[in-house]
Amino acid sequence: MQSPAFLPPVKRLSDYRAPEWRVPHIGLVFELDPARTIVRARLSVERNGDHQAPLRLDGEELELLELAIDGAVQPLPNPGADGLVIDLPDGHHLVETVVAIRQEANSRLMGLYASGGKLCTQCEAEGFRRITFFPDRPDVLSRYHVRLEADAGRFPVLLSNGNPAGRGELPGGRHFAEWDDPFPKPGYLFALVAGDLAALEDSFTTRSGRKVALSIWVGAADVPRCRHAMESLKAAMAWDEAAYGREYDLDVFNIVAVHDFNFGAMENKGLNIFNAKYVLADPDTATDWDFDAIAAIVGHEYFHNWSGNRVTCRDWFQLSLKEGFTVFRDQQFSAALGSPAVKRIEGVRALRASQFPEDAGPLSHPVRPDHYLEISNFYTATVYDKGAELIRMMAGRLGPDRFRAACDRYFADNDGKAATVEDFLAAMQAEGLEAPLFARWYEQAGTPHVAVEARHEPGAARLELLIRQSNPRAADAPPLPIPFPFALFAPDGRKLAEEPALLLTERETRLSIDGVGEPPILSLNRGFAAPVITRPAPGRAALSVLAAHEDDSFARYEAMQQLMLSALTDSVVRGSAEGVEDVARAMTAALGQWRDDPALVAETILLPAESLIGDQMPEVDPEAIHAAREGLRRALFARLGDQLWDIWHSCDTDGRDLSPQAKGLRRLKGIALGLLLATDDHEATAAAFLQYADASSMTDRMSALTALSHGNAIERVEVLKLFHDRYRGLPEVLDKWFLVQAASTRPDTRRVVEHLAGHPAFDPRNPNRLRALVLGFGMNQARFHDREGAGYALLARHVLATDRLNPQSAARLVQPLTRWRRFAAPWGPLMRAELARIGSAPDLSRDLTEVVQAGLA
Ligand code: B3K
Ligand code: ZN
Repeated sequence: MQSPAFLPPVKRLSDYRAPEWRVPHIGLVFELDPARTIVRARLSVERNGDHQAPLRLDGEELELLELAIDGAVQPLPNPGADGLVIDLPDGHHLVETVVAIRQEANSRLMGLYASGGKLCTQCEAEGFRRITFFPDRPDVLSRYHVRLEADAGRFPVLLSNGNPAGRGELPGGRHFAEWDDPFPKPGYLFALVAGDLAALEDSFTTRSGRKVALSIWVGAADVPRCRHAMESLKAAMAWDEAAYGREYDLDVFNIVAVHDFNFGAMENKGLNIFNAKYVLADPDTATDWDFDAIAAIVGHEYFHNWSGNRVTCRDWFQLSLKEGFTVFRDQQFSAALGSPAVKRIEGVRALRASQFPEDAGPLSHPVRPDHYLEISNFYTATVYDKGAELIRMMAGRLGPDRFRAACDRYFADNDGKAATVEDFLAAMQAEGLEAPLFARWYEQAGTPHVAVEARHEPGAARLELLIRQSNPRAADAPPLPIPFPFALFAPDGRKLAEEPALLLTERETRLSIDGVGEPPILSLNRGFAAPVITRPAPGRAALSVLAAHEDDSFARYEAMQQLMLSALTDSVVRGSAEGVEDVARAMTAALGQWRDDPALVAETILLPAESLIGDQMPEVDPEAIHAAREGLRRALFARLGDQLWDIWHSCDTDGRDLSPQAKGLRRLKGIALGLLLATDDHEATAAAFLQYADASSMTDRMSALTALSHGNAIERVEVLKLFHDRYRGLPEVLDKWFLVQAASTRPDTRRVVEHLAGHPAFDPRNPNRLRALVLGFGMNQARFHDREGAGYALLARHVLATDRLNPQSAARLVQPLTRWRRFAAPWGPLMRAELARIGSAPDLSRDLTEVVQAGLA
C-alpha cells in the first residue's frame, strides 16, 4: 500500500498549552449573498501571560480581502494553509479582517453552507475557521455581537445566537438583524441561519419567572409537524429545572430544521440547528421510534445549554465531558417520559451494537482519547455512550442526592469556563466519590471482562466467589472500579440473596456468602450496572430460571437474550437445534404476560441481531449466522404461531395515541408480525398487507413494510410502490424507503442497492440519503458480505466518491470494512483488500486517511 503523501501531525493531549491570546469580544457583520458572502470581523485581542508569541488565527478556505490592526490597514499577508500569524507589539489590540466565502461550493457541510435555499452553519468542532479568521479552539471564549444583512425577499428570517438586538430595512431590498449573546462562548457554538422560514411558536416561563419565546423554524408546509418537537422542548426545559436545577438563560430559544446535516443536531447557544429528521413528526410520517428519538435529541441539545455551553470543554480531548454527561442526562429524561426499564434495555442494546464492537476493533480508544488526527472521527459511541455509562456508574455510586449536589458544585465551580474531566471528577469527589479510581475509566480503551467462579459448599451452606476483572485491550492497566450488583436464585426461582452495592476495585475479589444451602443460580451485573462483559454465561437451565423469575426487569431481559444467543451460537458452531426448545418455552411464558407490559415483553422476545450473534463468535461466518437465525425464526413460528396470531389480532391502537402503553402494543405487534413472516406463509403476508393498508400510524405501516421486505411475497413489491408514491415529497420519510430495501436480507439486495444509487431521488451529497442507502447496506451483515466481495466493492466506490464531497461522511461510511479481522475467509481477506485499495487512492481526506490507516494497522 502506498502511504499518503501528506499526513498532518497527530494532536496530543499532553501537548495542551493555554491560549497565548484571548478574544474577550468579537463583532461580526455578514453580508449574506447566495453566491459569495462577505464577513467582517472585529476581534479585541488580549495577550494571555508574559510572552512574545504572535497571534495565531485559524482559517480555512477563506479569501482574505482586508486586514487592519488598531484601525490601520495592513498590506495583505498570504495566509498559510491553516491561518494567519500576526506579530503584535502590546497587550491589547483590535484586529479586523474582511473575508469572502463561497458557501455554495461547500459540500462538506462545515462552516457556512446552503441547504435547500437556506444558509446555515455548523461549527463544531473546527468549522468556525471556515467562516472567519479566529483562534478556533474551545478554550477561547468571547462575547459575540452579530449583524446579518441579506436580501429581504430571499432571506426574510435572519437568526443568530443570543438575544435579538435590533432589525431594520436597508437600501436595495435588503434588511438586517442584530443579535447579542451575553454569555461568552467558543467559536464552535456560533451559528447563523438565513432563509424563508416559518415558525411554530410557543413560550416557556422558567421557575424564576423569565418568559422565553420558543420558535421552531421550518418550511411553511412543515410547521404542523413541529408540535412534538415543541412539546419535547418544553418538557426538557421543565425537567432540567426539576432534576438538575438548571434554568434557561436567554429571552429566546430557536430551533431550525435543515435537510442537509452531517449528524443529528447541534447545540449552538440559543440557536440549535437540527437535522430535519429529528424535528418533523406526525403519526402519519414518523414511527414511535422517531417520536422518541426527537424527544431525546431535542432534550440532548437543550441540556447542552449547561453541560456544554455554560460549562464548555477546555480542549477536544475532553469531548466526553459534555457528550457523555449530556447523553446520560438525555437518557434520564427519556426514562422519565416513558418506561425506565425499556429505556435501559434499549440503551444497553445500542451500546452493545455499536460501542462494544468499536472498542473491540481497530478504532478502539479511551473515553478521553490521548491523540487524534481529525477530531471529527472522535464523535464516537465510545465518547458518547460509554462516556454516559461512566457518569451512570458515578451517579449510582453516589446516589441521587449526592450526585445532584456534585453536579450543582460542578456547574457552580465551572460556569463560564472551559473545563476538564478532572474538574468534573473533583466535584464528584467533594461529595464522596472515589474519583481517582473512576478516573481510570477515562484512560483505558477496551471493554473490561469480569469472570466469576463459584464454589458451593453444601456442608457449610456457603458460597465462595472468585471474581476476576481483566481488560484484553489494556492488560497492564490498573484495575477499574466496577459496580457489580448480583443476586442468587434457587432452581425453583426463589431469590436466596442479593448484593446491590458491591464495587470491585481489585483484579481479584473473593467473597464468601453464608446461609446458601443449595447450589444457587447467579444473576450478575444486574441492571447492567457496569459496561462490562460477564463470563461465563450461565447454562440454559439457569437462564430459563432467570428469564422466568428474576425480579430485575433488565436481568430478565438479559437472561432471555443469553438463552437465544446460546441457542444461536450452538446452531452456528455445531449445527445443533437443541437450544430451540428452551427458547420456545421461555418465550411462551414471556408472551403469556404481554398484557401486563407489552413494551417490556416486546424487548424480551426480540431476537438478537445477526451482528450481535457474530460478536459472540471467535470469527464471523455471516452465512452460517444468517441461516441459524432464520432457522430459529421458523422454529419459533412453528411453535408459537397461535400465540403470535393472538397478539397480532389484539394489539390494535389508534396511531395518534403516543402513550407508552400504545407504543408498547405497536412494538409487540410489529415483532409478532416479523416472526409470523418467518416463512412466506400466505396468511401472514396477507395480514402484513392488511396491516400496511389499514395502518393509522407510520409505526404499523413500517413494521408491515419491514416484515414483508425480506420475503418473496408479491405484496412486498406492492407496498414498496405505495410507500414511495405516498411519501416521495417528504425527504426524511423517503429515507425509510431507501433504508428498508438496503437492509433487506433478500439475496438480490446488493443489485437493488446498485439500482437505487441511480434513482433520481438518490443524492450522494445528502448525508441522510447516503446513510440510509449505503451505510444501511454496509450494516446488513447477511448481504453486505457476499463471497465475491461485490458488496465491499460497492461500498468502496461510494466511500471514494463521497470523500471528494464530504470527508466526514466518507470516514463513517468506510467503517464496516475496518472490521475485517473479525470475519472468516473468504470475507475477511476480501474486506481487507478493499480497504487497502481505498487507502491507496490518491488525495484522501485527513478524515478518511485516519480511519483507513487504523483499519489496516
Ligand atoms: N455536539 C454536536 C455534535 C457535533 C459533531 C461534530 N462532528 C451534537 C451533539 O452531540 O449534541
Ligand atoms: Zn451532544
